Amino acid sequence: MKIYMDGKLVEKKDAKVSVFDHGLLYGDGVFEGIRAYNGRVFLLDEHIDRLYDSAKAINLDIKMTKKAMTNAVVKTCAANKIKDGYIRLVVTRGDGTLGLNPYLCKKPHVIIIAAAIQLYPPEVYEQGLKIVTVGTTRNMSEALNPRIKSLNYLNNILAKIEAINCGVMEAIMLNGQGYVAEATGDNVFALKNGLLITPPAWCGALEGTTRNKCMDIADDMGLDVCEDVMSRYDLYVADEVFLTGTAAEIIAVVEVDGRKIGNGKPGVVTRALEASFRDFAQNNGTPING
Ligand code: PXG
Repeated sequence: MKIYMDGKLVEKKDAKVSVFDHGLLYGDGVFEGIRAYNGRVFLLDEHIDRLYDSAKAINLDIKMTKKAMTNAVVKTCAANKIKDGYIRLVVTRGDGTLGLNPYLCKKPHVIIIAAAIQLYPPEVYEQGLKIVTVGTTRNMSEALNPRIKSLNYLNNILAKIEAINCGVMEAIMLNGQGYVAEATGDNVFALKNGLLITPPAWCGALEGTTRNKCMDIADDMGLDVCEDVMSRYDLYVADEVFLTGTAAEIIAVVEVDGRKIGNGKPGVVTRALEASFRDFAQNNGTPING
């Protein structure tokens, strides 16, 4: 496996970072998780834009143009003969001192890994997910804005631990006001009386690339779609609930906090969206070879 590190493709065994990298010491950096389908990188411009916005928000100058970053992602996929896979793009603050001062880090490190994807098992897509809401609230926007896809995922990991300790695979995180924000690595949607709702970013959600594409697809299908504040009640009484994310794509939720959603089976609208999304993903993206 070839890993892109600061402009070069190196063997996996040589792809190493310093123990003084502020990404390791403080979670000081940003990242993206991207998919490749059928020889194309999916929603690459959207991921690159979000990466640069995240970097800007933490005052990190990537010192590489978006065009060069786009080419680096494609080149890494080509070097690893990826047709379908998962790409992890990481930008750390770089090597610094043991102190916090990020300005002592001379140069950010840019790392791109293109590998196979680990998916939920097929039966989870067939049956749908059971999830819980957890006590770990989503980071307060004024403390660490959830719109920043930073390397500091402890907030999400603490929520994931609560979910796994409850015997389920995913958690819904609420914001400080008790409103629904998102899942630990996915956005959340609820369908009620034909209206598809997802929380706005200001409620504590990352503006997911899959979320945005799903809203476009739903709109094209003639569904009414909107961003709105949601409480746990809105999830419990929804006709359908699903999660969206780069890794999960669109996955049905059939139970929230022990409340069966709809008839307890993945809903018809969720199924239709899943199929349209997969079709779109198979046929769109930035070509890896030429
Ligand atoms: N919310 C959060 C907190 C995320 O980390 C999403 C929503 C969905 O965004 P996209 O653009 O992917 O539709 C994410 C995505 C993984 C993994 O390997 C995924 C994410 C982060 C870390 C790991 O499953 N993020």
